Amino acid sequence: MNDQHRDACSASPPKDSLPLVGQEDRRTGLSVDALKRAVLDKLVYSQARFPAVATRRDCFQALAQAVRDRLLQRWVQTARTYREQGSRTVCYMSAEFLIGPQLGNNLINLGIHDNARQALQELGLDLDVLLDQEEEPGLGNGGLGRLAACYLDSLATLEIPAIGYGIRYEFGIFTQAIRDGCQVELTDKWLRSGSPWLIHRPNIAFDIKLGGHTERQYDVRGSRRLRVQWVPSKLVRGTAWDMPVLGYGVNTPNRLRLWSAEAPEEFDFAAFNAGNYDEAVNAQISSETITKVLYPNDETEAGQILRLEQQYFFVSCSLQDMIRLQLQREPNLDRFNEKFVVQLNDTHPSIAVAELMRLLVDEFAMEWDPAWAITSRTFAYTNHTLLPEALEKWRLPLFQRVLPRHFEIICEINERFLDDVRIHFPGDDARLRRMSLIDEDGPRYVRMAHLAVAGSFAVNGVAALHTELLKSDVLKDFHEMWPEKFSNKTNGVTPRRFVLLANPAMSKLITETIGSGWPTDMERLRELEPHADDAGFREAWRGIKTHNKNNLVHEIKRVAHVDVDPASMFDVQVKRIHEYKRQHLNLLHVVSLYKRLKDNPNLAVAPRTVIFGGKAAPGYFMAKLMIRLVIAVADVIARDPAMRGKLQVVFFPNYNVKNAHLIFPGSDLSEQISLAGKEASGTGNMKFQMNGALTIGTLDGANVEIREQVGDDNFFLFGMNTPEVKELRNRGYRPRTYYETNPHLREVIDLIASGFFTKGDREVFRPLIEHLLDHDEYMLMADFQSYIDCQARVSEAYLDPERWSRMSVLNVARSGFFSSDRAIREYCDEIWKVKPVRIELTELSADDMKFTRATAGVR
Ligand code: 26Q
Repeated sequence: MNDQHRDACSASPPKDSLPLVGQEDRRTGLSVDALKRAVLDKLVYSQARFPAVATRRDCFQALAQAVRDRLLQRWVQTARTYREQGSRTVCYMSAEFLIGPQLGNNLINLGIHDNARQALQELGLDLDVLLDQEEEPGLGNGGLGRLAACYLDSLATLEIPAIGYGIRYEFGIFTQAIRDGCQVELTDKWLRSGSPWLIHRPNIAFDIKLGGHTERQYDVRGSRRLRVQWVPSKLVRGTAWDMPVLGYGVNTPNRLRLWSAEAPEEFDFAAFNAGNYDEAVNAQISSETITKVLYPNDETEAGQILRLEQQYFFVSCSLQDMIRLQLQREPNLDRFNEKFVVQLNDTHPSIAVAELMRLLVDEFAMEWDPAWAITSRTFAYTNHTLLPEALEKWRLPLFQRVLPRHFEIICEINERFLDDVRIHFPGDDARLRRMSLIDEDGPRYVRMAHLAVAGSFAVNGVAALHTELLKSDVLKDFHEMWPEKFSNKTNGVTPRRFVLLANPAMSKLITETIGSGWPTDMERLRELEPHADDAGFREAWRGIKTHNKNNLVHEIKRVAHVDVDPASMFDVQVKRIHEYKRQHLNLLHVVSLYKRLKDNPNLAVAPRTVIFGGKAAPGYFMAKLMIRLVIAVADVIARDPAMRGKLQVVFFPNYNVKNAHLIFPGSDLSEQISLAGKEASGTGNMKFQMNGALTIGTLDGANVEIREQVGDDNFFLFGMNTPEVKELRNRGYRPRTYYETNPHLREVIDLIASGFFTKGDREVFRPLIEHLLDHDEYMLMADFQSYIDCQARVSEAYLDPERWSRMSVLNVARSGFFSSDRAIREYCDEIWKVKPVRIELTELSADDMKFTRATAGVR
């Protein structure tokens, strides 16, 4: 049916149908003409702007709202189908969802990216300009938050009923700016002009208690049952904000439900009536602080009360919401765990174990044992770290002050749990102390990882090596007690965002070569393998890489104000700045190369542009110093004419999801150089691979599996493996020995220490250098030479473009395993036991538009 025909229909709607449904109209149509009408309609009737005066932002808003209508059409049908079928639902609980900009992804997943581009073009607008207007919802720190977002995409694409539960931070991760060579943090005001994707549900609201004390009383009816009353000192109201998350090529938009804190109505009134306006306002302000800001990942002891309040706030809202949904379809909560499974994204939401117990026992008067049976069959826990200092724990006094009732519940869980340990391991008191949910060596703490393991039916790591190290090290005692609980789920990333959307040129070539099914069946990329040997294909492949590098060149010019040479190798390390990730090892290579090029201008190495990007936690001194070192080295090299066309260093400011779309496709070399045994998985490594970058990396996290997939010929491996790291540490690691015995390493370190990069100032980097020589926790000194040698092999390979592009094609062809669809299928089959539910897109009928008494009665 063409659009003219449809318009003709809309003049006289078929009988029994409302005027706004039944035809491809401006709310649902996907054709170029329908989209044009929709954008104009939104511009005038939602933005109150005529095209002649509309700004780019207005046009972005208009397009986004037009797209949103199309999501909502699918959403109401999805909600109805889920309700009718009573499907088992996955609840992915995460303090972070680093979803990134939504418009481009929604266009891709709706299948209207090309139509939208054409519609806008016909209106005299440019899609890329509008896409650029979208503020990034930076509701996460890094890998863990982005993983949650990729998993929502795959859950919807695989048509799995799922809800993401999280926090609507008013300010997401800070915006990073560089001033005088240092990181400065700016507030991220992503909600400044509202988000077109968030739908407020003020009637989905829960009151959350905080602080106070508990009281015991027998049931009023005189039964023997002791009831515990939690008398809080503070109440906060949480309301729901929903974001539709549409799957690719399907009609399933799942729900991302984010909670926002407000002052509870009752409290305002009490103070206001008493004439105490200030107090009422202050109470309101203090309530709202709970969801004000995302905590940066400091990896230091989380002492802040507010962080615990945040975690408890969103967990309690989410569990109460699930209970509400369950009571809509069943008379009681006995089958709660059959209808819901909750995945805990790290320990951040693990207070949920105690909260579900509290809700069942205190609020729904259930006995402990059946309540525990439900709770311990509801939760599954994903661990994301091997750094012992990053395992969350809360000082007892603080915990008790914020959550007095939960402390009692955790003690009760602990007593029963330790009884169980005693049965498994009689007489092993040391083990009891190690496993207790309460750390009693020194100042007392609640150990959240132990609570999560004790309260979950499944525990997983995020890469094969990581899971093995969890079982043999971090959670060894727990694995010995419950080996069947543990499994591995290697992370994955969504190819829709990180290939289709980010790399349209490569996607087009792939589709022309192997057909169109690959974005949901990434193993099909294997069909590219034979083309790696086809010189014509490789040339096209190189042409695309150059095109993508040119896009990145433009962006670098815009944000970092430097010109870089697209013919040089783009050697890229983008990720949070952290000592264990060893950005400074990369810098040692840069300085080594610089020195060698100075000493020998004829050195035959590939010209390189070394690009760094990433945020340092604001309180992490050493990470901030590492950024300063990158910029200091970049400046000196930029000013040295001898380095022109040979070596350049760039710090790309404010690395985020939006600019990641340009960075991955524009990269040649992916730096994955953490000390073996420290990076749980990594996911950037997968995004680079899918975009045809080759990896230089250690045997850490998912690098191990990337290398297995691509083969050792197509991966640049260096450094110690985990047993070697362990052995060296046990032997007694003395970093200074390497400095003393390796003259080149010594030259490199001395050059930095001499103040060469800081206009003679020897103090600036002294802490960093001294730390490397005297402590070097992450063993840069030990891996230095192996890294330098490996970089020489990289350079040699890059100088042979045919060889390099062959390796690049094979890397993409063998990246299918790292699709988040594969990861989510494993979770569904092995942990969640859930099946897809197909959503049929039928036209809304007149019946759909009738109110029932029940729905009309809801306020
Ligand atoms: C903790 C306490 C107080 C404030 C903040 C935090 C906090 C916040 C975020 C601690 C950790 C995080 C994030 C951790 C993270 O991103 N981990 C990464 O998870 C990825 C997905 O599994 C892995 O690929 C990475 O290896 C892992 O580092």
